[in-house]
Amino acid sequence: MAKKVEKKTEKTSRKVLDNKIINVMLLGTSGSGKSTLINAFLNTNLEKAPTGVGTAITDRIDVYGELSNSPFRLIDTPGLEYSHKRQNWLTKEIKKWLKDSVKNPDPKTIVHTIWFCVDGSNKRMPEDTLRYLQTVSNFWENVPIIFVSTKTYFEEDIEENRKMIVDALNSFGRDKINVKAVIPVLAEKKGDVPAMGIDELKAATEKLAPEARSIFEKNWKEKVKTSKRLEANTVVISRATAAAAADAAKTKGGVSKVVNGIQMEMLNNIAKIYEIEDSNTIKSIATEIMGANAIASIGKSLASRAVALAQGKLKIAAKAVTAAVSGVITLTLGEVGIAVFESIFMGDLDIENTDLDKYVEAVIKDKSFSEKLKKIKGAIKSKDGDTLIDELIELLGKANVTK
Ligand SMILES: Nc1nc2c(ncn2[C@@H]2O[C@H](COP(=O)(O)OP(=O)(O)OP(=O)(O)O)[C@@H](O)[C@H]2O)c(=O)[nH]1
Ligand SMILES: [Mg+2]
Repeated sequence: MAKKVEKKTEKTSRKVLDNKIINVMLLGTSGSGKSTLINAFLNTNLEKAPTGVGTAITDRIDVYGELSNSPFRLIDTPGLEYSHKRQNWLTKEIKKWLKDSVKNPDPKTIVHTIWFCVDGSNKRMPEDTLRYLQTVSNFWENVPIIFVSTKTYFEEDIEENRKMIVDALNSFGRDKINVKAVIPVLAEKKGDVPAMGIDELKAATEKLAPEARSIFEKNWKEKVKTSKRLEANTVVISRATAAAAADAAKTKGGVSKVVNGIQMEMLNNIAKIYEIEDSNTIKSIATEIMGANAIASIGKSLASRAVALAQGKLKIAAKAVTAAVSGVITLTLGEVGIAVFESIFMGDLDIENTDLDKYVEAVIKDKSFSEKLKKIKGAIKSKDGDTLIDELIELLGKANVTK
């Protein structure tokens, strides 16, 4: 069983995380020489980034390096320009690219590191250029950045350009972006001046690679986790609500067959969100979760409270209590399902070697989990029957059901 689970997980985030190629996104002002640098760096006729003078040349985000089998993928972007409209458009485009690379994981589109190209012949770096870099690079927290001082035509410019960049960075605030190096480059020879700096840039990027990968991996896992949890939460809330509604007509305790079906379907859905596809694997995990002792004891304690409530002073309608119990148990199962399938997806839980019964108990004993349930149980205790279901459904809807 564990083998099948691993295989499925490998198909998605593993192929992004284990990808051996280093992906670099090139950012900078228009005309700073991003596309020229890509062509010089890859040094091949198989793929060429368009370059030129005048208005903005690169008009979309494109990946290079694939055709020439390079150990680097270079992601070319349109240059930043003075017009605010263009700046807003570009910022949006790049953020969209970064977001999409999480939503539809593709090793080609992810970003391990950034080369920020600064036109050295310009002798200045406006603050909004750095603000742009900060805005887009912060999508991947702490992404390491190499500043490339381009168009270094003269030896004597090297120090001057470096100082210009370092001064601008210091006045902007070094803590806002993770700058690792400033490297002067002349990507293409100019007259008699030979190209320089490409080897240094390559060595610096290679040296940075392990750190860039580990920062990326941490960020990636967090982002994927958050997006999957949101999706899974929606499923749990809707199924818990459906379960409450399904058992609202019942007058006897115990979870109905219909609700059992809803719960099974819910766990199936959650497993699929965490990219576990094999139906036998899912079924066996779901059955184990549903049969776990900790779940059974929650069911029993809720059921006994239900009986007490139905016979007590408040005279809560038995069917309302039954509905509430079914809703809460379904919610609990959903919570546990998210915890289990997420841990499998993240590679933190090996089903083969884990006592799932104990694991479920630990999830339920978790403080944040029991607080959420307490809130919902509180509503069952204090409200009268007519408003109970409404209250429960509202609580389920509001509940931030994962920790
Ligand atoms: N000789 C020489 N020319 C360069 C170098 N880098 C850039 N250029 C020239 O500068 C101009 C702009 O270069 P591009 O590579 O198109 O600049 P870009 O940053 O991609 O520009 P956009 O796509 O508009 O953002 C072109 O005419 C290039 O030939 C270089 O290292 N050496
Ligand atoms: Mg370009």
